[in-house]
Amino acid sequence: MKKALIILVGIAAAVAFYCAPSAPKGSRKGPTGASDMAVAAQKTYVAPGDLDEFYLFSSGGHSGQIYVYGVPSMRHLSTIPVYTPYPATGYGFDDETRAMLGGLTWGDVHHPALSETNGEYDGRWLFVNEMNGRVARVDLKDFKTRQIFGPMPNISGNHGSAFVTPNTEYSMLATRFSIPIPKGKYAAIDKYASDYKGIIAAVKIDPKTGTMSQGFEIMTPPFDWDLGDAGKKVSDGWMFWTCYNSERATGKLEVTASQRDRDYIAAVDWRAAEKAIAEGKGDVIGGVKVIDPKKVPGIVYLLPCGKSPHGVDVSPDGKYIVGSGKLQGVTTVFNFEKVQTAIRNKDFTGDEDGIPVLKYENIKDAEVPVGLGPLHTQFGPDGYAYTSLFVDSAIAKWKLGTWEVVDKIPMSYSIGHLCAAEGDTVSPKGKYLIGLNKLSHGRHLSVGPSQPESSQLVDISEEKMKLLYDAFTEPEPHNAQMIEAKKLHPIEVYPKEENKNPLAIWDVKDAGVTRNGPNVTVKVVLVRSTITPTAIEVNQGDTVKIAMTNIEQTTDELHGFGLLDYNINIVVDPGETKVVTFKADKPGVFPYYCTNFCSALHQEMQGYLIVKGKG
Ligand code: RUQ
Ligand code: CUA
Repeated sequence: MKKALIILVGIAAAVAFYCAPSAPKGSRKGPTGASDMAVAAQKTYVAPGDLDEFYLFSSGGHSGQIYVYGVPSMRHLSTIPVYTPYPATGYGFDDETRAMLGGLTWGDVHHPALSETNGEYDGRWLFVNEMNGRVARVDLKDFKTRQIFGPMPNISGNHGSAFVTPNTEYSMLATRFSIPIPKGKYAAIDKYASDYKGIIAAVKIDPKTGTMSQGFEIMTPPFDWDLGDAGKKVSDGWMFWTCYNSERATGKLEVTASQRDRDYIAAVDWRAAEKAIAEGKGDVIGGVKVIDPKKVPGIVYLLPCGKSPHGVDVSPDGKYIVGSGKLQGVTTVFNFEKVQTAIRNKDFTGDEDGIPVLKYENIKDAEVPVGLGPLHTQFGPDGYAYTSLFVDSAIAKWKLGTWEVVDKIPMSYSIGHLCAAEGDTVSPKGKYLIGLNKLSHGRHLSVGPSQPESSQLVDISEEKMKLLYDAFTEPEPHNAQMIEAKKLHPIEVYPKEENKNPLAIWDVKDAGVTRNGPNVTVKVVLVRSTITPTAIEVNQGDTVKIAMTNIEQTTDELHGFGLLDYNINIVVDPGETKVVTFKADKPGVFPYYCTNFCSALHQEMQGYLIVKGKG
């Protein structure tokens, strides 16, 4: 089997070399030698019927979704709709998911965050932020979005999110855009430096259910908060965020917000903040308790960092905080212990609206010459760190402690985030690293001006990094999280006995229409290969509530309910009940049918909604 594969790849490589100069459309040209290609092919080849080793949850950017891939095959396995209706799964069409979307039909998803226990991914939930100030929770038991929390008050541009703390106590947020708070308040733009505020916020997570609720907020100067990471182990209890525009400038930020040599990383003692709130020290602004660091000292400190930093990442042991200016050639490693000592000794150089500023020289351990444009850092199991370099379009591998850069690999092209297997936890798994690149030009069959982006799989199991595979992803894989597949145990049917929907029915003889004035309730059974009832008659102007139960208890037996002309498209998983309510405002006869090919007689699974006109 493997031998056959090697020969095949060998032939392909030989053919590819032969036609390399002109590389006509549809031909394959290997960028590396034939043997490298064979190794790479073997390492990423998941034979038919075999399973991948890791799940990758990749941000779908402003598509509002999460894409699920298998690693190392990089096969796209599924799409989890979060902030955007998704007809393929009926998301956003039934009453429950439509209400969850809250009238917004998009969200700009940036940072998926897997839930953690003791700093390790526990496989329970996936949290993900979006720019309108919301955080969503996906339950990994069924890969479904179960809650969208927010918009949080006072938050404008929730970019620095949805990072979780090591025991998933909180999902953390920070605002990219400062505004006068509470929302709705007026202040002229020339009052930006004094009257606009940044916010750092914590969304509380119920440890049993994952349910999110309002936590607390901290008011900050009008910096633009960017990325964050929670402290772990020795730094557990702290949260770190980068900011740009510490100049508090407006206008053309590319110029006005690049005046100072340094911006900041905020170090937030979130347990101290939690305590202060419990002691009643917050002011209620916009309906949430907000701490003003001027009035409540000892919670936030500022670490000076290279100009306009982007990512900030904490090492697996929690000792080091890595961050850098995004136009620099080095990344700075701050030492958490030194930060604590400086705080104890009040070794401050000044303050920003009451927030003490520490001395750069006294808290840093090293400036690692990684290369140009360092953005994000991930970690391996062996003390290695991997930093993405946007300007160099490469990944640098370096060693914690010796600060030595040991390897570099080019990325095609312009890498943003990168994701190593469990690479931001207390125990990274190594093996694979994925570069989430912003551009892909020319590395795939052309699909017109709207180009996909590229996610490149890199082997990090050996001293030298090796490129294994190019996968193409829809915009925009800002960040991703990779978890061992064995940690997830998704269900494949909803057990009948756990279905608590009051409108659920399990027998076709219970199906039918009940009327209460102009309100009509229809209980529907979906099972191979009939939608019961096969005809539903209502009057024009009725409010119709259709509750559909898929009574199957077999894996993969989904049924759909597509109602023509009424923009209704429901998909019901085995054992699930979905409800849709609408006004029957159009008279006439409207077919409905099962949208998921479910059996040899799937095509027969259809019926009619008959809306009797008023006239
Ligand atoms: S960002 S390319 Cu939205 Cu996380 Cu760094
Ligand atoms: Cu049910 Cu097709």
